Amino acid sequence: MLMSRRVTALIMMAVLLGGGLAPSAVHGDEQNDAGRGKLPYTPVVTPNGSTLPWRMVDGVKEFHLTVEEIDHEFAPGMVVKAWGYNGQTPGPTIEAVEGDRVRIYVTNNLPESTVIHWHGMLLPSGMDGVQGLTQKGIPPGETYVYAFPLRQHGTLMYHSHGDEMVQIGLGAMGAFIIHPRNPVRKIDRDFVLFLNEWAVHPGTARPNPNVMTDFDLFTFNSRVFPGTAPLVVRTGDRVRIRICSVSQDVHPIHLHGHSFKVVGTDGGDIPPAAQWPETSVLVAPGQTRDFEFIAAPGDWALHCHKRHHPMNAMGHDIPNVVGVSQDGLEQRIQALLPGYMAMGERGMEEHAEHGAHMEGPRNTLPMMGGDGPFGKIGMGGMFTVLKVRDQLTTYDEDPGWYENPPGTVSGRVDLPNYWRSQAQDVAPGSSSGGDTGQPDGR
Ligand SMILES: [Cu+2]
Repeated sequence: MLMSRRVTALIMMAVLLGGGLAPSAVHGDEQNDAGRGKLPYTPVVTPNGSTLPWRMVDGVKEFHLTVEEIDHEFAPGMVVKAWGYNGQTPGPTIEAVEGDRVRIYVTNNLPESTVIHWHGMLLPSGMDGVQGLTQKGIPPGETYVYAFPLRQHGTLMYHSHGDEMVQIGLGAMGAFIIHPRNPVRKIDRDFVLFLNEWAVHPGTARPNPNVMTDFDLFTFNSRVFPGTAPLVVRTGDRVRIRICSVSQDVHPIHLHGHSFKVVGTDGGDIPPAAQWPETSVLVAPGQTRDFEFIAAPGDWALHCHKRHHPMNAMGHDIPNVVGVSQDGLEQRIQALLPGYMAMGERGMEEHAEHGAHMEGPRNTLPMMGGDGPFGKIGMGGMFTVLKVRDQLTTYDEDPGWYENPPGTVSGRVDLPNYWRSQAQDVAPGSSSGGDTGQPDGR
């Protein structure tokens, strides 16, 4: 039976509220316990996203996904037409437990046919969701059902496998987390970040899925910094971060201030003897990587380490003027183009400042920005902050900026005498006077 979008929304709302509204299309005898503390696992947090509600029907965990065109915000000030599930990209995270039987209804509200592929899932071939190969495409306006038992645990994905270039390129993707039936260790905070990249050239509102290399926006959960939510944890928490990718590029995801271990892939757990310490994990298209660490206090950058990826829409075609004197050029161009500002002679840092007061093209974002406690952070794209605090009353609020213990922030200092001298005959560790080399905190 085809459920209208409104009925779907009502069901979702009823499930979320735990209320008694049970439309005749669905006979729920048990409802989603997410958020009530009854779950046999630590729920995964999807920053800037959500978890898909479910209901138990005759011992089967039932979900409903509707794929449709949505208005999607990358960060305040930039909204595009994307294709997502249940109003979001990435679609809501599906969570279940190894051994569960699941039934997933998929309603297609796109203007073309679609299917959902359950990436990494061990399942019957006919449930694998490859259009034309394992099933017919779901025509616009129709609902298909997928049903299979969950025979594994780990970080898997779901995404379109029909007209992939367009549908994934416009955002049709989501995480599918299967918790182990018998967990070997307790996780205090568990996050999922979905990687993708988008070609939304300045002034346009529809990502161009035909682009192969010239992407403008690189996203964590389809958001760019400063639109990415921080990851909030307590000092000493065992934290797991799951990275999923359907991106076009590989992304070395880097965490500051910690040594972590990659503990799992979409193929399953990595045995402890095969894990090694890392600070960056390379995630290729069609891969998931889980890493874990014990949280140390501070504000720690978490970002892709490719230089253009923690950055927003750029003028890829602008000439390189670093080190080129633009004296007089600005005035001459202003005669033709009022308001023109020469930039880039001393690097691009000033761009972050100009973004705040200069009007750029419509519906795009400054290349970098974001206010930090010490000034502009100067990042965009695949960048967020892991906020680790000794004291937290809730995980659900941004605790603000880290208060550094006295004497632990780099700052201005008078260069010690022994470095002022050109002579290099001073032994390491020796001092030629009263200079301490400690910052004065100014
Ligand atoms: Cu990257």
